[in-house]
Amino acid sequence: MNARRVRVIDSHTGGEPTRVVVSGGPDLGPGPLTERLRIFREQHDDFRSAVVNEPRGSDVIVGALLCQPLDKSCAAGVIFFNNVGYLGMCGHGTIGLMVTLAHLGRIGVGEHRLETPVGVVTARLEAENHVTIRNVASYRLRKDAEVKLPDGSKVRGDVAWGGNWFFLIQDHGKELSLDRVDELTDFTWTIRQALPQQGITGKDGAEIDHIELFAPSKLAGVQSKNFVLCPGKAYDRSPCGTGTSAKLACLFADGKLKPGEVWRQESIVGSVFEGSVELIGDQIFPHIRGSAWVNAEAELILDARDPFRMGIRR
Ligand code: PYC
Repeated sequence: MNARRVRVIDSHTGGEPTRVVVSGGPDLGPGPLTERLRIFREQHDDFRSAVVNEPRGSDVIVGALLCQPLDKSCAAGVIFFNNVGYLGMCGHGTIGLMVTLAHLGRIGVGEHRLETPVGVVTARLEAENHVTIRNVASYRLRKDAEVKLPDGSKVRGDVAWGGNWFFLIQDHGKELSLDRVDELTDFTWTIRQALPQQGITGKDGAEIDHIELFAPSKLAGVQSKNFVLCPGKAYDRSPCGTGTSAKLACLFADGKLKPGEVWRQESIVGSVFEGSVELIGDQIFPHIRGSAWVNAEAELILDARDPFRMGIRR
């Protein structure tokens, strides 16, 4: 059989899946991860689709291509991707990657550095599969931006960076519950499409590709519950590491969160991340704590005769 074989390890972080490509991925050369990401996107995008898209994947899976780090102080390099493209950083994916590296025996309990296309993040592996990541510097770019929706209504939200660009909405009139995900998906997708049409972007015109709704959590000791729409229209089953980072940046900017104070963020499926911020000079670095579980080891078979071996691409 003429087939390419790709070794992957699957995990989930608070219900959100991560598929780490351990071997069999494309050769992206030895350059910086920004350059390797460019080569991945331009020359091997079919591989991205093969790993995460149907028929062997699904819209929900986030892929993580394990790379040799350029910075030798890092335990690994990683490029995250999804059903429609690439992610600068991924919080739940980093927690999943750490637990996967431990499963492979490549790291032990303690602090490790990881290279991503948007910078180095550090992550501490603790007992019982708990991981705390120290994310890239996060900030709010714009407060209370107004978006007009096609039905004539308006919503207001903050634009913030947490490793990806988010539009964060507190007042939306929606009930955040799992049985409402279709309605929440339609609503946030409408907002996502309206943002570029109304010139609302991240820094330097970057597209805002994650929309986040908030409501109070009913769980004891948990401040907030969210619904996060991801770039390819799937919703995040975890509280979203980069989305929680963006939220922490907004809370800090509003004077509602002091450095070191704990903020607990519940996801739409009920999983919880613990977050806090570290202030260095005028920059804030979010810390996000969650746990992940390895749930499959597999070899993907890309059979040359299979017309859908590279996935169904949209
Ligand atoms: O945890 O940062 C995250 C994330 C981004 C998209 C899905 N999960």
